[in-house]
Amino acid sequence: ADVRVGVIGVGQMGADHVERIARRIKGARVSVVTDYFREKAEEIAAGIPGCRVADGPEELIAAEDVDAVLIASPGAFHKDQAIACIAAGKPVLCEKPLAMNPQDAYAVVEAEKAAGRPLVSLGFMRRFDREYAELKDAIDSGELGQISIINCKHRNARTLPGFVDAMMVYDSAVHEIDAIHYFLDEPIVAVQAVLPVPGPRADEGQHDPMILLLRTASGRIVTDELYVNTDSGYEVRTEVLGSRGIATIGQEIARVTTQKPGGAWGGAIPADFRPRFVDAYDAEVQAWIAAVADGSLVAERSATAWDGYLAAAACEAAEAALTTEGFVPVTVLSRP
Ligand code: ISE
Repeated sequence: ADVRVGVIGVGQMGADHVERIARRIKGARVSVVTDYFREKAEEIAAGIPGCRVADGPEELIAAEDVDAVLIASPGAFHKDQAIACIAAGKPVLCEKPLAMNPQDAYAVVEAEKAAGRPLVSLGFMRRFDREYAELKDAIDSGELGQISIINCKHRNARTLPGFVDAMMVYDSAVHEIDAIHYFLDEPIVAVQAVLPVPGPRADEGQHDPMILLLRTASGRIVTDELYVNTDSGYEVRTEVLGSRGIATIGQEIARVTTQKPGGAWGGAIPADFRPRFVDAYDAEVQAWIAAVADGSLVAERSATAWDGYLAAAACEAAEAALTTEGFVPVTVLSRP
């Protein structure tokens, strides 16, 4: 029988996941949705046969007709909702970030440990992207030689009002932080921030654009250049500088380019992460459903709660680095 998925939060990302599960994912259906804005949940449920609305996350998590939970609420709610899923013994795919501070992320790790089995998959979808997977293979094979520097760029057309510096770190930079952990299999140990004059579309007090320098345990340096209000489109690039080769992903932002009269050449940039990573999201959710169905619960390629904790620990250092000169060390507790 299909895995019956309950989706918490049907805003931009949650609504996208509901569509995906309803139309493209095999072996699953959306049985229940809930949202802080009830009308939004009603509207989404109305488009999905057999889908009903729950009053809130607690009711959804406890529901008899929910086998597994997908959390797509804002990051600040993830910890409590993930812990509630663990307490109910239900597998959960939690959108990133796991939490907005390492203490909360650690609490999820501990709750999962106490439950005695893996229940938490974390939605770092880039791990399921083909370009990222190929780059990881190239790094792991050693063909790039010694890697000293990785350059990352992370650009959004715009963010919602209220996207403060902490969100730039925990919602945006967190992707590069996890990608570095995934690529290199070594932790980020220190973070420095370099802050240019803010751009004209930055909110009051927001440091957009910003550059983070991440130092890894073996002494590699990663630059993460973030500009979340470019007013153009979605673009994420990674360039790995090796002694025997330089590997770059994310250069082809437009899949189709056109030449036009007057000598113009160009293409359309995706407006946001949904079209850019659609295949990665599909693969991530399909792998999660397969893992739920076969009892392994967390797919092999998926980020875990522990990955979420490590990312949050690096984010905490990055946030502190915004108001500190030089590198701020990352503090990591031992794994329970
Ligand atoms: C958003 O939350 C995401 O996860 C996107 O991937 C990222 O590009 C964006 O900056 C975040 O706000």
